[in-house]
Amino acid sequence: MATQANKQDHTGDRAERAAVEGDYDAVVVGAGFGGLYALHRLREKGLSVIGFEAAPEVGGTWYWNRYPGVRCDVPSLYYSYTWSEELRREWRWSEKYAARREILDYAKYVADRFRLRDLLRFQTRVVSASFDEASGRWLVRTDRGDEIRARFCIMASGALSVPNSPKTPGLESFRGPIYHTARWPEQEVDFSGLRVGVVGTGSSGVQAIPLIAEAAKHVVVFQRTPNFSVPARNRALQDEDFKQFDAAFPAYCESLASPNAGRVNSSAFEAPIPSRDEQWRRYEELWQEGGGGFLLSFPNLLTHEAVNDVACDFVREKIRQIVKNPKTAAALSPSGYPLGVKRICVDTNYYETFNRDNVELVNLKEEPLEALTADGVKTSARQFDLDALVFATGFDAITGALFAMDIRGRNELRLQDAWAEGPRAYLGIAVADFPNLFIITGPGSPSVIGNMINACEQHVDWLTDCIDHMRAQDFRIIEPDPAAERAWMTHVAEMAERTLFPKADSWYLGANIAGKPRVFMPYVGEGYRHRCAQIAARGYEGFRLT
Ligand code: NA7
Repeated sequence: MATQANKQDHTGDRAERAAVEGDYDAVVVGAGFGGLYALHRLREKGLSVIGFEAAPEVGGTWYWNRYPGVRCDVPSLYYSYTWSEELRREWRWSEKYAARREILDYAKYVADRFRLRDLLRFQTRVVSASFDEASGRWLVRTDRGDEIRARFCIMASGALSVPNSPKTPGLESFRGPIYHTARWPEQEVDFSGLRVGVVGTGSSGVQAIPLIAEAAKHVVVFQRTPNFSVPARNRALQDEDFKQFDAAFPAYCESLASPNAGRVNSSAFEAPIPSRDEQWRRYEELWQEGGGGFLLSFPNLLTHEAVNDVACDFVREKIRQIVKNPKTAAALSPSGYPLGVKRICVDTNYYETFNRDNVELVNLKEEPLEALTADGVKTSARQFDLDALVFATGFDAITGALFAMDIRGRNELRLQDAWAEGPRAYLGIAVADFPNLFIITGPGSPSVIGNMINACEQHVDWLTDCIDHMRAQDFRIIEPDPAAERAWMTHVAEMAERTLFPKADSWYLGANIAGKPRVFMPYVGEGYRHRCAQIAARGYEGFRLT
């Protein structure tokens, strides 16, 4: 983006260090929740392992996303690792939905508690990873001159780590600072007395706008597509919450591995269509309870339009009740796509914020954003004079971080070329022609559809068990059979087609990035973990082991 606020990478000064060279059993790219656990498990299994992280700290997306109001939309007791009983006993979340600061502290605590920092090289970006046929090893290079070889390459580079920064005409001409929610400065940004424009109304915008509005003199929200948002009703956690969670924890862990666990399970296709009254009552209860549990209302909410339409009506009715100006309420009301198929937003005072005198909503569907000027934003109808701009425009999701590296498999095949028609990965974890490469929460796995931290754990457990198996059986190379990979991706697509998910232009489909192939990336079906376990138990069915 154009200005000083975004020109820096916010990685701070880089201390000098000697370049790393040498051979390792495994390299881990990224120190978010996937990377941290991978480092821990691989070392525990006796592998020599090294990790690289672009940021100066652990935490992944929670390091970079520092915008006002940033917090997780999954309850913190569940947005936690399940693999360490000690960690679970030692760490106490303060709120139902933890703020970014506390999640980052959790990641730091994990890194210190399990001595993971020694394995990591911070402020170091992996620029390339290529598979050497002769040695059967990966050669990994970084922007600090490191050059290491490793038998296994684990990409824990994250699903939401590369910001989507629209190339708006006139970007360079705007005189004020421009911020992106996913690359927010470390020092607090003071908006007091300023006229601030916010572009984007996904989860990040919905969380940030109420707080920016409290601070700024005037806020103009530039909305292209309204999103469905439900109140978080965040609150401090009490002893009783921990007691209840502890009691439910074993059943929760068991449920994750059950054959019908998944965003959409077979009951969705068998369940009766609930009456409108029944639905309305249930949505009201869930609205009062708060949070994304709204999506768990009825098993067929995400598969049957007749059910989903009522949920959409319910939220639109709430918007009309909250937002006093009918024109603003109408503009904020989503239509034309089902609820829950773009990630539902979980907010605090979002719709209420539009009753403030200093907040103005601009409907870009009526007056498209044409350009930035020196003084602000120009739409097809008006000029808005602004002192600062915030882009809450999301991410190049799931494939963005992988494509930011030059990853080459057999015969120098580039991952971008292998995925030119859209990403493909067997179980969303391994790619044909890219031997011994594992992607944590890659395309074709449930990843962003569920609880990311649990999804990361499951992939790490699966791949470390796989590596263990290979070592025990003296296998050196594992890669998916292309036919098994194709069959899996066909299944991923078929499952999505049976749901309402493809009916919205979402980042799940790559629709937010110009030119990105329109492929539904997450796996929304049931029994994913169960299936992964079965495949392992059958000697890694669908993989070639040599
Ligand atoms: P999202 O959910 O991708 O939202 C991005 C928003 O920015 C969305 O409203 C977009 O409108 C809007 N956008 C994107 N590009 C433009 C341009 N060029 N002009 C105007 N508006 C634009 O990203 P978030 O960061 O909010 O959330 C991502 C995930 O992080 C979230 O789902 C949680 O899992 C955590 P559009 O809908 O494309 O019309």
